Amino acid sequence: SPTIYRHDYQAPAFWIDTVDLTFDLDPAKTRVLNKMTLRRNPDVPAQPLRLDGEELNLARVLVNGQGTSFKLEGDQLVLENLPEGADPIALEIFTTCNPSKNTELMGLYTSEGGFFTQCEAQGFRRITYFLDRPDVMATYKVTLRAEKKAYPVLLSNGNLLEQGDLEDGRHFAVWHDPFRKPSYLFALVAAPLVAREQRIVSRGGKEHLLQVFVRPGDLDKTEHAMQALLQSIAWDEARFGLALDLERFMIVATSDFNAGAMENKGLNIFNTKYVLAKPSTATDDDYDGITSVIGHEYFHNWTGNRITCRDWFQLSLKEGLTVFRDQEFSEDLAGSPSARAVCRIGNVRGLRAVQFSEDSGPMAHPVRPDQYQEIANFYTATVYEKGAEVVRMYQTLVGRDGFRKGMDLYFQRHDGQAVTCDDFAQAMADANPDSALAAQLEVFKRWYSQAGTPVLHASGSYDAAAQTYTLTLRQSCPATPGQPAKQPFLIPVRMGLIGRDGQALPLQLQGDTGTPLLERVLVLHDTEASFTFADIPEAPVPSLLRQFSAPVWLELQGEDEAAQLHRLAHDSDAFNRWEAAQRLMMAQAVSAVQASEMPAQVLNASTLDALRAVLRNPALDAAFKQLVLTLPDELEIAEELDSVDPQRIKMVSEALCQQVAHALAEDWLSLYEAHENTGAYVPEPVSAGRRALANLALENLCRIARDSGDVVWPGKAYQRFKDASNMTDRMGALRALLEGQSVLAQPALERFHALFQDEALVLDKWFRLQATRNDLDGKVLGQVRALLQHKDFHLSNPNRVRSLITAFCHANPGAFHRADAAGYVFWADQVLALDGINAQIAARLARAMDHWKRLAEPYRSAAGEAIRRVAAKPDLSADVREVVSRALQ
Ligand code: HT7
Ligand code: ZN
Repeated sequence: SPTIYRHDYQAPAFWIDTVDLTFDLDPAKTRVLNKMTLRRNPDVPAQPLRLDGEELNLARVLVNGQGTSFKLEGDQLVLENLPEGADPIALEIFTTCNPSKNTELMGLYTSEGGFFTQCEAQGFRRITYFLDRPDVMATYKVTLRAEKKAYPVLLSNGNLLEQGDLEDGRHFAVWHDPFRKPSYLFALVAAPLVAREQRIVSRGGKEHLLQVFVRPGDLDKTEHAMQALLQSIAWDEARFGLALDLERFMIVATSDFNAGAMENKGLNIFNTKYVLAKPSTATDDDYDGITSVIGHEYFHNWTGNRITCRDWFQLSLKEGLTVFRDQEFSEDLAGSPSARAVCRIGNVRGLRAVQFSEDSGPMAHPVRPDQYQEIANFYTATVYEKGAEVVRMYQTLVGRDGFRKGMDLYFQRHDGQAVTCDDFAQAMADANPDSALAAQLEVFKRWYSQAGTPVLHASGSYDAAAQTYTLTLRQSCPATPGQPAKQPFLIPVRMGLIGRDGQALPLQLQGDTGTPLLERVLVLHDTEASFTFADIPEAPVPSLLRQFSAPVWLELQGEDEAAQLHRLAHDSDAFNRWEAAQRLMMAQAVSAVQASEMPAQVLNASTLDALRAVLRNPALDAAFKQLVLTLPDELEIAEELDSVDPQRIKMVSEALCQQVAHALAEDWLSLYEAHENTGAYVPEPVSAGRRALANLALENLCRIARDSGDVVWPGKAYQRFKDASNMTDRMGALRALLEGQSVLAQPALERFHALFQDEALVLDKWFRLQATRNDLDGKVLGQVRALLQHKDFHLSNPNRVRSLITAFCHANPGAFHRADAAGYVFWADQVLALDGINAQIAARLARAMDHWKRLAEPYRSAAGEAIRRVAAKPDLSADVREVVSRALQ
């Protein structure tokens, strides 16, 4: 399929002002009458109207009420003879489509006896012919007609104008959305649902109705979602002065959904995973996920819907900004500095695991990509998570108040428009004219145009005679596809210096007369710069990139282990304390992988002592301890290596886990005893941290039992699994049994299935646990294959596919990368099978092979063969073709 280039952007030849849609909903043949008013764009030379359409049956086209000539060219409907001049044109198009056959889940589709839509990015063209691009914004009126008994709830965007009964057991509803919007924000739902409702009065005195629609049996799992929505509304008003602009805000949950959720104006559609929760079915992570996704979609109402993207290359304008906003929301809710740091560490771990890895592979692209074949492939960690880091850097550079000023100016200038990342950058700079951002805006904007993760090389030198410390920062960035050489980035480096006694040293840059600070932000905007600090009485330990102030790899040149240990013990920045532990462990894990012979122990005694000290430190929270003791995993270790032998990494990772389990045995025991009783379940950070630490301790105790033949701890874990009053504890105990390779693991899995066979989201967990279990005996692939035949597995349900197949291929490297190539054969078979059902889900799975060229033999040759087999399928979707052809380049 053709490549689309950012530089080819042209304004549309026509504007669409109003859209009046009438749907006669029927699963096999839905009829859609689309009446639009259009006008020519006077800024663009006269040309035919080309409307996008896909999988539609066209029945009739009328222009100003008269029949007209038209052509179908590929997927486009072309009208060459529209009236000249500036007058509005009435265009009427009548089509039909088949929602029940729509397994791609884009456009209008059926799921569990209801109709749902997904239009971003290009799903609206599967509903009717349209200028399906985000810069064409119209107001919509929508009439829905459907059988009343089967589809009692009829919803679309905006306000309900009218509803009533029709003949033959059908009924109707008419909705009107007063806000102009692009087609990707259109939505409809017709389904047998019930709603949790809440009426609120906003600060301005306006009344709003909030509704969360779910299947009747799920109403008892909607309390947390409603709470999260209320918190989101309050937060956006308080932090950014942004109020809910709709009379009605609806959330609808569906179990067949390609992504997490969708911000359709006033009618958000969600994957059930991000709505439904009760203590017996959802873990702490699930509760947190719901809070952040509800926040994310709600925040889109301003950053995405009120101000949208001019074209899809600007996707990060709304996604990066909205991820940043949802991260800030979660941090503000978490409250204490320590709980905030735990949030930040979680986000950075995710960024490094997925985005840094993307940046070093064949799909690397800038935050604002320059080209794509299939836009759905660019809903990536780079656009979302790296985009959020770019927005965070604005805030780091101009401060929280300056950021708020920038946001205010952005809304003042662009409310109601479709704009670009440049417009956002300009608003931030103009609102903060004296900042480093404004001074170096063009350099800063390279974060949007250059792919790849920069490396920040830092070295320090202490001059005892002059009592100065000079920090030299230098940057480089590896080549990425299509970008062999990079220009310097603007890198804000939040930093401090730690004295020998562990205290922060006052920072006075030479020549600077201001009051010394204990922490400051240095700005590197050239390839290299040095910063000299005066009045430094002793050689300090630098603490750089605090709070992870820029999305870069940090290399601390010439730094010894003692400095890392010093930071781990004393850094006032919790992020960098955690980071110090990770670096210590990672360096030793990498040495063990690279050693000619596998060392008896992976970690040295001083590292173990430092980890023990963290566990025993009464001043640290349980959640932080759990994060520090979460060891680098196989994927993280692989990311550090040029040549990857997955089985060797698996061996080292296993040895590392066993060593930490045994070396800290006493601590695991006392921690488990101190934290096992987590009391009545409340989804909040302090007790969640206690549950996480108890689960980690139990897992380690079961690992120890595995080597010693002890049956007591597996027995206790089984008991805890059986008696657990919440899903976090139950899953923790089950995972401990699996990690401990206990004979009780299988009966526990069976019991789990029996208990939760009617809970789809819990069954997803059941599949995922088995797909990602530690593969000590090489049996996991066989079990995954067997699970494909399980009565509860369906290839057409994205959540199930992600839980079993995608989880296995992406998140269980030790089981997937087999010397006999069976993992790769499985991958190719599944990508090909899924490609005919749901190309977006297939393409995501296809990306499990992104890093095949870094694999050692025999993995590399076998992986290449599997990729070529997929690429050879002649009618492969554009989605999968783009992924595999980039991998093979
Ligand atoms: N803006 C939404 C993106 C989305 C999506 C993209 C492609 C295919 C299906 C999709 N469902 C939702 C989600 C968000 O970022 O909020
Ligand atoms: Zn989003």
